[in-house]
Amino acid sequence: MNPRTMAWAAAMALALPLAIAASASARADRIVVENAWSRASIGTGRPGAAYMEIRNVSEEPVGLIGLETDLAENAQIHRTSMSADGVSSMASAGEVEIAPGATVALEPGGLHAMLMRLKRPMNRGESFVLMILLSDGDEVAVEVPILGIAARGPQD
Ligand SMILES: [Cu+2]
Repeated sequence: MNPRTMAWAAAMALALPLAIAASASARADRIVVENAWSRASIGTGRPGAAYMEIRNVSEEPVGLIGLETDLAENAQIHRTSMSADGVSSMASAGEVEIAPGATVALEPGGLHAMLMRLKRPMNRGESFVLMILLSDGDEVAVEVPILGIAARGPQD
């Protein structure tokens, strides 16, 4: 590393926390997440899932490109679909675009947040933080309450 590069790196190290703080306030404006919920798990042997409504309150399309949480090794947006012969399967949904003003629902039987390889059990009454990654590089933190194992919606 030459001295010039080192000076630049030092300047970036100082600038970075400010940049993160600045984008944190912009983030909050673009999407609004409501009615987040998930179900308790039995241990960590099976994946968990989380559900919520994500509304784009900006004037531009917003792309959801991924998820992160310290609860699971791998979190993805999945889509459940039904084949012609009635077999249900699910796969990564890829980028999910939300039009300005539109709401995308993550709900049982449709799009959902899949939490694979849980690092700890999902205990009723607790909550976890799910980061929603947006296509423009922003991310939004959502606190997801863990409901009972038989919950069917955010009110249960
Ligand atoms: Cu899934």
